[in-house]
Amino acid sequence: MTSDKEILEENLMEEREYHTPSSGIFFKVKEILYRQDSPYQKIEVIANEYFGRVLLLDGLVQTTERDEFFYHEMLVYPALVTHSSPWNLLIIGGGDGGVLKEILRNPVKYACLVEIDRQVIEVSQEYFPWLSPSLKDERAELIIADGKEFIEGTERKFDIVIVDSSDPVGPSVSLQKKDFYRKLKKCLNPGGVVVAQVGSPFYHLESIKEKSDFLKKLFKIVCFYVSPVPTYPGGSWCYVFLSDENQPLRIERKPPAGLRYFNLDIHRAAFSLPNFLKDLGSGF
Ligand code: AG3
Repeated sequence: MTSDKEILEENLMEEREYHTPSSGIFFKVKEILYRQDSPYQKIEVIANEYFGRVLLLDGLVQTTERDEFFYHEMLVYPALVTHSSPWNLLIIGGGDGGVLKEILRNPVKYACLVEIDRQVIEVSQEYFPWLSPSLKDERAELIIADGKEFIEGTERKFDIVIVDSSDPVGPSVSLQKKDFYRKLKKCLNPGGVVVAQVGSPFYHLESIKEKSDFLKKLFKIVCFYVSPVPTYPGGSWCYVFLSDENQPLRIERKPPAGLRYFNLDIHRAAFSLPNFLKDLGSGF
């Protein structure tokens, strides 16, 4: 029979993210590589036998070595392939470097990353060096600032803005509001596109619907799309594509070779929504 002490020790060697009070995902911890509170959140990096390194913020899985490409490619390429001149890009959040790494594989001229938590960048540079060499690329600029304040204070214009926030709790709350998107729109060049992650279509449907309602008042084209992300709640993730001019199914450029998830068939399929999401409207 297993003793209480053994059960306790076993549990201590697990990292869990609860998706509901009674269910979630767990990772056996091979090693705790980093665990510290930053001024904004609890940052953890653990090593897991199957997923490799796992980054968690306030206990929520942000990225893992094994499945990061699903999310990062799907956040970047739908906007990149539908824009005819994606030269200047802005990333809000994304301090782990995954979105920036993907963007800089393309012939963009400039990519600016605005992350509120310097410690996320430093930890990622140390423990996810394959995501963050891009942080040293001369086309990249790093700005440590609150995304919303940056948007409010800048005169700069961008062709594509990508919002790689965490869940709408903690430091990213202000990135979920109508006011933020209204200001974001002012930072777009003509033909500009915004893409944001909006959560799990299964668990966060209400907040996705709320977002859909206010976004439709701000942008002419509001299209939701989905992809799998194995370690995120529900295993499938939802994103929104926003523009006044660019249609998501009008392809302007080919994606680079060597991608692991994204291709143009996936692109077209991602905008086909299952019935329970159809209320969001396809937007085109
Ligand atoms: N940003 C979105 C993570 C959302 C995951 N949510 C959760 N596990 N509850 C990821 C940042 C990666 N660049």
